[in-house]
Amino acid sequence: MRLSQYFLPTLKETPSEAQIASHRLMLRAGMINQTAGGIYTWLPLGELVLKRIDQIVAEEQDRIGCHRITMPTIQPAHLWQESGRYEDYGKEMLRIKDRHDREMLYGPTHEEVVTDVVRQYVNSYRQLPLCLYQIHWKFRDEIRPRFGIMRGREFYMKDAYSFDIDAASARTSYEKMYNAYLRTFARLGIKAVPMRADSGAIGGDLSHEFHVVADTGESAIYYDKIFETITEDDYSMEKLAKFYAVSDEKHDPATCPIGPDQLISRRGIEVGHIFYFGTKYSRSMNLKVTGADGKPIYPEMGSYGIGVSRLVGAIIESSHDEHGIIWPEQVAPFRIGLIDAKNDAQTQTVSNQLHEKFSNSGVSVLYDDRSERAGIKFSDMDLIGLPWQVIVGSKTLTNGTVEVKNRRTGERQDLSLDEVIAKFL
Ligand code: P5A
Repeated sequence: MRLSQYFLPTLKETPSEAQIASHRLMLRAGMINQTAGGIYTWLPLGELVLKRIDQIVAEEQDRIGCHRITMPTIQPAHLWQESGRYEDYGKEMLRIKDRHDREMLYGPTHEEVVTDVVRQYVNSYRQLPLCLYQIHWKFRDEIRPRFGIMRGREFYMKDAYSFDIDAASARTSYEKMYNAYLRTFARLGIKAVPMRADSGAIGGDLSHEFHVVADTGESAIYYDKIFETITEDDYSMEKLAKFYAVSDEKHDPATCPIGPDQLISRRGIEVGHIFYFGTKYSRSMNLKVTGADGKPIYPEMGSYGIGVSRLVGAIIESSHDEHGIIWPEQVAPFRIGLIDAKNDAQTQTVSNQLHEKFSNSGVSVLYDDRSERAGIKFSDMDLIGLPWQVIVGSKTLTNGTVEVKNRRTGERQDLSLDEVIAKFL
């Protein structure tokens, strides 16, 4: 992609309304634009990152046998009247009326819709277990939207729903999802600590939140020191769930089972939340299947959320420096930032060649071909945080090499054209 033809409206000034690094950097890097309070337009660079995260999250859901669907953002109120949540949900629910004066709402979550779908098709224990998920926009009229997309009113969520024949099988589904979350976050290049949680408005009796540790996190989190030493090989619910880790109100120093020198207290960003709530919705909405013995059963359900748009912010909070964002390779909008630092005929020819070679070989590259000063190109490239920079400049003219810079470590390497192509192909 040629930057001269791209839509990358970077900002030089730090926007005054942005209080945390991720919000500032997303605005400055031209990733998002605020349309209204807590409501954003995702610009091309932001959109690329959102879709990369979407894909990784989806792959890990598919891997555990969940099936992707897309439910409507607008829902009829009667489904929520059936489940009994229509009144309870309060002002966070955006309520609207259609032209026939029918009560509708913009979905803050989809337990009711998915239960309504499943009850129309599933009527035998043989069709279970079943797990359906979507990655889609939600609306919650948050009283205090803040930190950009971190706490938005409209936001992008992965929400999965499991249906099982009994409690034991439902727990297995829950555990599979818990482990899929650990894998997902590891693939995204972040460490998220699973914590025991209350199930709040969703209801139920087993729940975990997944928090990325960050000073700017909205929740206070408390966890056993042991989490800092656990390696990815040991990542499973079986290993982790027995250690102390809770957020906010769940922590009580008086009853905390571990000593103060073993306890770590930090701030966390909640990037995922999973719930096992049994038959709450299947019962209220009359989803019944026939069991092996011919008797009717209300399936046991769970729901599992990941804040996909929030993750963009959380990844930036845990991976940036004073110059800008540092994308983990897996979610980077482009892998390479190619910079023509001289804008003369020869560097242009070499840059064009590299751009073509990378593009034709499926290596994603953003080529800064603008007629700007080198300094501006370098600082813009650092700001948008692509993992690698390939700089075509005076060294290219004198000894035919290009400079390759690793954005994370700052390490620089001089490579011949053949070497740089081999490195990234
Ligand atoms: C689980 C899936 C639920 O809604 N129903 C379907 C359950 N859980 S939750 O905890 O309320 O939300 C899941 C995740 O969504 C993110 N999130 C938000 N992200 C940005 N802005 C918001 N206002 C917002 N609210 C929730 C969080 O990551 C949360 O863990």
